[in-house]
Amino acid sequence: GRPTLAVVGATGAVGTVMLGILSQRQDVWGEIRLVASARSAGTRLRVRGEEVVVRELTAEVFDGVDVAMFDVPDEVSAQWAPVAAARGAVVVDNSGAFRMDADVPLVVPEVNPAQVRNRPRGIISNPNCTTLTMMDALGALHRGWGLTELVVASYQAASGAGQPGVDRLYDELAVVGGDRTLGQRSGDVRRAVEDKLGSASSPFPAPLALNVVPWAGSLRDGGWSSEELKVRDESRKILGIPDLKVSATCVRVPVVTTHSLAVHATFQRRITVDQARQALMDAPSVVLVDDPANGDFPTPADVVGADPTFVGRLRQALDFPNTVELFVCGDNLRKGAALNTAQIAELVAAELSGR
Ligand code: 11C
Repeated sequence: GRPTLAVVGATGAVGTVMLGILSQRQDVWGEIRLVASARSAGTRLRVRGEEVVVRELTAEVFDGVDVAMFDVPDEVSAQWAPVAAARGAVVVDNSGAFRMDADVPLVVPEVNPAQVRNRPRGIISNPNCTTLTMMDALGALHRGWGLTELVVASYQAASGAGQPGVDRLYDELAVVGGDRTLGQRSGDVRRAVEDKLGSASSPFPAPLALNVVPWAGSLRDGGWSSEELKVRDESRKILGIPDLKVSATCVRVPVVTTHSLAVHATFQRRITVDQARQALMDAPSVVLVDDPANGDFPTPADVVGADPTFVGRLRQALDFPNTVELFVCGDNLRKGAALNTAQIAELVAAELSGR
C-alpha cells in the first residue's frame, strides 16, 4: 500500500503551509497522521479535503508510520526524531538539530537528491530557509562554473520566526499605521511600539515595523549570528564544497513571508551574464524576472505563495571578473521549508514503494 505519513508540528506556521502543499501536490500518501504538542492535540485540521484530528506527540503515534516530517523547535526534534526513527519511520527534519551531523544528509532535491539514501540514522535534514532560498539557483551555476566564494546579505521575512513573528509584525504595523509623525526622530518608533505592545513578547530584538533589524537567531563567537553561520555551514554541505568561502549578513525586514538575498557569487571559471541567465532559465525550479528597464525584478510581495525561486538583477560584477551579482526571492514557508520537506519525503516514498 501507499506509505503512511506523519506531520509533526502540524499546527505551526510551516505545518499549516505543509497541509496546503500536501493537498495540492500529486498524492503519494496513504494515511496522513497529524501530530502536535499536547496543547494542540484534538484540534481538527483539513488536509486533502478531509478533516483530521491532531494527535498528541508520543512514541506510539509513530507506530506504522513510514515517513515522519518534523516542523518543530530544535529541542523537540532532538528529543523526538530519534524516537520516530527507532519506531521505523524515516524522519525528514526541518529543525537545526541534526543538519551538520556527518551521518545526517542535508538535502535540496534540485541539488543533491542522491544524498537522501545516505541516512544511517534514518534522519534526513531540511536546510535553513535562508540557505535554501538561494540553493537551487546557485546549484545550477555551480554545476557549470565551480562556485568558490559567496558573499550574501539577507532580507528575511517575519514568518521565519514562526507564527509569533507574523503576529508581532501585524501588531506593530497596527500601532504605527497611519501615524505620519513616526520614523522621523530617533527612538520614536521603538517608543510607540513598546508603549503599546511591550518588548518582552517580541521574537525580534528591535521594532520591525518601519525598520530593518540586522539580526536573526542567537549570538555566536566573534559577533556572528547563528543564522549567518548556518548559511555558511549549510551551503558548504549541500553544494559539497567544504572549503567554500562564505560571508553572510542576515537582516530581518518588515515582510510577512518570502526571504530575499543579495548574492555576490564567484566562480573558478569566467562566467558571463548571458551564460548565467541561460543556466538559470534551464533550471526547472528557477524563474528569471530580470527586466529593470520595465521595473521587472522579483520582490517578496509578488513572490509569496509561489513554489519556484525567483532571480533578477543579474549583473556582471564590475571589479570582479569571475563574479556575478543576483537578487533572489523565495517563499520561506514553501521552498524554504514545507515544499522542500515534502519533496524530500516524496523521494523517500518513491524509494519505499520500489519506484
Ligand atoms: C529565520 N531562517 O528566518 C530562520 C528561521 O534554522 O530553521 C529558521 C531557523 C532554522 O528566522
